[in-house]
Amino acid sequence: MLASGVVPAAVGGLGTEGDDVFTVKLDATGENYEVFEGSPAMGSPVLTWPTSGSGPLVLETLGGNDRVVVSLGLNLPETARGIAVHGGAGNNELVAVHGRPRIEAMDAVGGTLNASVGAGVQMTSNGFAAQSLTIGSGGSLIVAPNGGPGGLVVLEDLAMGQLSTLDLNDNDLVLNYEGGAPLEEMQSLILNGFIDGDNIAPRITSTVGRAAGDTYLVAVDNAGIGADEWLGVPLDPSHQQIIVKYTYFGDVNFDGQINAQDYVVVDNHFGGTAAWLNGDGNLDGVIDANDYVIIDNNFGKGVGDPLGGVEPVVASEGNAPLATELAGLAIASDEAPAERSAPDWSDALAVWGAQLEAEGTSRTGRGTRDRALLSFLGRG
Ligand SMILES: [Ca+2]
Ligand SMILES: [Ca+2]
Ligand SMILES: [Ca+2]
Repeated sequence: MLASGVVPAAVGGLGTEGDDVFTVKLDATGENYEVFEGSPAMGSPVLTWPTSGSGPLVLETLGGNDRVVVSLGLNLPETARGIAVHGGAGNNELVAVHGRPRIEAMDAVGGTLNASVGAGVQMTSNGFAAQSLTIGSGGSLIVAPNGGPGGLVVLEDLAMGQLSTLDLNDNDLVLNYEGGAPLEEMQSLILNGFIDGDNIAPRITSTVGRAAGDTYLVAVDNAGIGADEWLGVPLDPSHQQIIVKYTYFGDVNFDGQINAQDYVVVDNHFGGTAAWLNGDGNLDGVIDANDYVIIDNNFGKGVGDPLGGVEPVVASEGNAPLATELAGLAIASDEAPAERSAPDWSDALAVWGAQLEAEGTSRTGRGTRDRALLSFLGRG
């Protein structure tokens, strides 16, 4: 235990303006974080910091290309404070290699940050911005629920190993891309979130959504929305982003609520090309009456309190103005929900399950070509 008189009032200035490497470990009792220079850790800790108490252990590594390695044992107390890493300028790395670290903040103002969650490591975080996130085989990154705007994950590259998990809970994600939009890959990762059992595919999931049953994560290409910001974070005006939003099934205009506007989108694309923004609000690959049913079932949810708390962003492209809108409402209200074929949530899951099974061969093929990672790195 650190004597109370030795605990500094604030942690900072650990780093230099040059390139620094630190390793964060736990002591044998789990009562203290220990920060060492180097990786592997060298000598005695340069900082010892109790795991109990409020506020994170803050590591500011300042300028230079810095690397922080987090290698915790499994004895981190449930109530332990987390770790905040501020990489500053330069090309910075945060690498979690062991244990179940809680990262309360990670950023690199004026620099870049590449984050890596090692094989089998379970990291929790409160959202972050990084150039890249790599999750090794069997590793997971859980973004804590109720993150609000601060829970938004912003990335340029995402690489996930076999059986790895990114659990966004009720938080959104923005993936900036160059070249072709990796929308299908992202949707595929999200559908993988419904896999249980021994399938080795990496997955993006929402534990909160799976529990709620009427919400999940939906990926769209910002080229189809044209949002200039997301949850207060400015987006590149090229609109080359995949946006993953936690929203209601049936929220096909992507505004976090289910109202008449969502019917209009289905009307305008009925029988057409299946895409969320075209009205495929149950993600079964067709735009048909079942999409009305999903909207019926969730109608009114989020109205006045939309998920994400943002103003409506879109009427999907191709939506005609008021006349069509009114016509759409008439169509939508022609038929009482009870008279429609009424697949429920479990039907949608069954359809996805069949899709996943059908895709199993190609997935395996991809796995053979690239055993280690399904990666968006190097696209474009
Ligand atoms: Ca730095
Ligand atoms: Ca909506
Ligand atoms: Ca559909």
